[in-house]
Amino acid sequence: MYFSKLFVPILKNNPSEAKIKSHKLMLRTGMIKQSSSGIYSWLPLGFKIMKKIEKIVREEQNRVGAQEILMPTIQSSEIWKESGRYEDYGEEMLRIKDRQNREMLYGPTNEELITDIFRTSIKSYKSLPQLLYHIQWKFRDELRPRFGIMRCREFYMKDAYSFDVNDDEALLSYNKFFLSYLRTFKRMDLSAIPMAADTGPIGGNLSHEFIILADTGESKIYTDKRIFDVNSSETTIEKDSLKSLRKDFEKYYAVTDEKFNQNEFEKHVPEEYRLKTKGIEVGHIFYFGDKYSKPMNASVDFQGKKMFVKMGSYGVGVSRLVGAIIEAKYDDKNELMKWPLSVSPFDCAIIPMINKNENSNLEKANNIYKYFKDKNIDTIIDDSDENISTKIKNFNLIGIPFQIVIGKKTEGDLLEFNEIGEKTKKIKIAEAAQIIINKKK
Ligand code: 5CA
Repeated sequence: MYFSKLFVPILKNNPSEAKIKSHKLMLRTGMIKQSSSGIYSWLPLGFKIMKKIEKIVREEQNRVGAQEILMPTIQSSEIWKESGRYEDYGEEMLRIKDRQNREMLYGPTNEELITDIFRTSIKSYKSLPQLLYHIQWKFRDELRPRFGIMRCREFYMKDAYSFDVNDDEALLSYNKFFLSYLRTFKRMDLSAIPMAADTGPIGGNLSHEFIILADTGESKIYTDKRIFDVNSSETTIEKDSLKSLRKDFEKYYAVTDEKFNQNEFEKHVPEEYRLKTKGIEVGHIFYFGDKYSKPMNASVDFQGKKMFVKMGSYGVGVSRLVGAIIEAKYDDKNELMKWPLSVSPFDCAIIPMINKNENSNLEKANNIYKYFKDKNIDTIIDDSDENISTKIKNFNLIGIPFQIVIGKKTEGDLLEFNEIGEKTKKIKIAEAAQIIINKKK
């Protein structure tokens, strides 16, 4: 693909309305465009990144046995009246009337809708557990939308829901999502820490927020630094393995603002390990038992007895993650971004110096492109007439992790190969391809 054909409206300077680095970079490199307060269009570069994030989220949901469905964005108020949340949810809920004057709403979350689907479909405990998820737009009429897509009104969320016959089984489902979240964020090269959290309007009494550290984050956190060293790579989906994973994390004090208690913090965390800082919430999981199943009458038959199912819900901010990864990876001072390869919009940029009268560099670029394509390396060629340093600056900003520059310094079959943040190498095409392939694994 040629850069000149890609719809990337790059700005020369940082937009003045943006306060944090992710918002600045996303506007500057044309990933998103605001259409009204807290509502954005996703342009090709940003959309491609979000779709890659979505794919990882999906694969890790499937891996713990969750099944994908798709629920609508518009819901009827009836089910929300049944659960009692229609009034409670307040002004964050966008309420709409249809032409028959029926009260509808744009879903801020889906506990009621999924409970309604469940209760009309599943009758026996033998069908449990059920783990269902969808990836769908949500709308919350936030009082103060800010920081671009980090806290916006319309956003893309993965929300999953679990249904079990008793507390013990329900906690097993909770732990499966706990593991799946650690795996998901790790694949994006993020260190997201599970922190005991408040349950807010979703409800229940067990909840973890998955937080990545960032000065610009909106969540205040208080933690024992040793939690960063907990290793989950050996954990399997078996009950005992999952239990011990939770234990390994919960050994350490790690809470969000609402759960913070100074005395507890001092009692449980030796001074040298205490950390008070800020972070971005990229996921949030809840266990709330029969909070919805009871008022909405969602039950199964268990040995002749009617049991209200025990439920949990599990959210990932798919669109927020695009910004969160930038906050974690962007070097604001040097204007250098490096996307993790797993979500990068392209693997490699080929940057040829273009002369008007002579196009041998572009030809070389085309040949590399073809070679890489055969090896499944997603490449973009910058065929624009800009000078080479402007081109390199643009790609440093966009954050494609690898660059091949074809210019004066290119000698014979040796390519000038850069990995952002590393020293330039002069290597042959096969070696360059191998480096990228190895990093993609
Ligand atoms: N029903 C539950 C779990 S599915 C739920 O809605 N949880 S939530 O409110 O915590 O949202 C889940 C995730 O969506 C959050 O962790 C966050 O990453 C993302 N999110 C929430 N509000 C916004 C917002 N206004 N803008 C962008 N992302 C958001």
